[in-house]
Amino acid sequence: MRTQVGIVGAGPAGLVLALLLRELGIDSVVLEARSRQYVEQRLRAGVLEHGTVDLLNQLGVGARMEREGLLHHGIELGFNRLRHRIDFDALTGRSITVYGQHEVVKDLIQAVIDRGIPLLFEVENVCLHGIETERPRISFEGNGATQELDCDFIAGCDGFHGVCRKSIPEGVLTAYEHAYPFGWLGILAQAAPSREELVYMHSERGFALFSMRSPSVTRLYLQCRADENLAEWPDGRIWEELFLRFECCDGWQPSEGPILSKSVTPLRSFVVEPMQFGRLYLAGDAAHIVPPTGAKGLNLAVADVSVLAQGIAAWYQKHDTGELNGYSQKCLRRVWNAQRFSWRMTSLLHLFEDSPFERRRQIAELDHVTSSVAAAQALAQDYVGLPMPITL
Ligand code: FAS
Ligand code: PHB
Repeated sequence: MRTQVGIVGAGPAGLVLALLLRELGIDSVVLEARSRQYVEQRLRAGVLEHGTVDLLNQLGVGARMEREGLLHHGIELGFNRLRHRIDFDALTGRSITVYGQHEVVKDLIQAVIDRGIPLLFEVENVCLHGIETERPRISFEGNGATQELDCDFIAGCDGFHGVCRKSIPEGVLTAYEHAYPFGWLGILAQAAPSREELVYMHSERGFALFSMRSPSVTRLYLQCRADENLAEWPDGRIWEELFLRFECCDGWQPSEGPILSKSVTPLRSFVVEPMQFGRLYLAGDAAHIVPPTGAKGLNLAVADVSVLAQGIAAWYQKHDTGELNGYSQKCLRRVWNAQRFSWRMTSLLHLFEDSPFERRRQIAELDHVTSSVAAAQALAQDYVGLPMPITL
């Protein structure tokens, strides 16, 4: 097989890249290890920045998102049993859209297939070859046969556990890592959301997040140990803990309902530099991980491939290598800004067991950010995000 860009991974990064390249007249092939059903059911992120929403609409894949996504004009920060609204419209003139990542992936996969971009599911033993040459290629097993994909570029969009980052020789990459001393226990509940907007709750028992997926499905998270054993959390204990953490003077509580899914995710920050080597370019979780407190992961992946698509287009159209040579530098500025904000939100809201000082400092910062317009505006601007670095 031959194509211009070989894309490993059919998550948000790989799928948006394939569609962007098609818009720019560039062919690609997407190789995905899992089945279509698996990737379309995998619960992940929930918040789309306005830049991501705009880009999905420009790509013509936003129709269902516009119908079913929930437009939010603010969030609430809760502490000392009181919630305070951060008004995105007043502070930034922007909003966010709550629309599950698995729904985004469904819409993207359908568009990739409808536009005739080859998308191969359940491929195995993906290996990269010649990434330092001008003739890189990908070998893999699909439909029981070993196949080769010759290409000009390889996009490593295969997430944190993928093979692409690991294909870069020892000594090339520098990894920056920070493991937080806690994780999130997340549930999806068949229960109508009892508030209009997200609630990020600081409490003496630990952090809790109230989110949603639809008018009948609530998404909730609570801070837990990084190695929490889900078996120790029957439904009743989860709800009891959530109610205790969200307790506020006005008596509001999330609505309870059957739990449809539950999972534990450890929180960490991770970045590799550079995000490229030879004709291999890393994008999304293959290059960086942010704690989900800032709702940045998916949006960062889309931003990376917006930069990559433009760089590849400049190479084909003008034989300009400048943009591709500057890919890492351009992406990393946004990546580290997202790391800064995600670290800040995580450090602001989570319980650090061994530090009463930290708890008092957090309350002071929460009081500041909910009473100073300038401080609230800075947080709101970080949260709603920057425009995507591409205009179609
Ligand atoms: P992805 O991991 O989404 O996609 C990579 C794809 O590559 C996968 O489909 C995988 O099957 C495939 N792949 C892997 N190895 C391969 C191989 N060898 N060959 C072929 N294909 C291969 N972000 C938020 O903003 N908010 C959240 O609440 C949030 N929650 C999360 C919860 C969990 C459990 C995880 C793991 C992540 C969460 N994230 C969240 C971050 C998440 O949304 C990512 O940022 C987003 O999926 C990044 O997209 P991709 O870079 O495309 O990577
Ligand atoms: C979600 O709805 O899954 C969600 C929302 C906001 C976050 C993280 C996750 O910061």
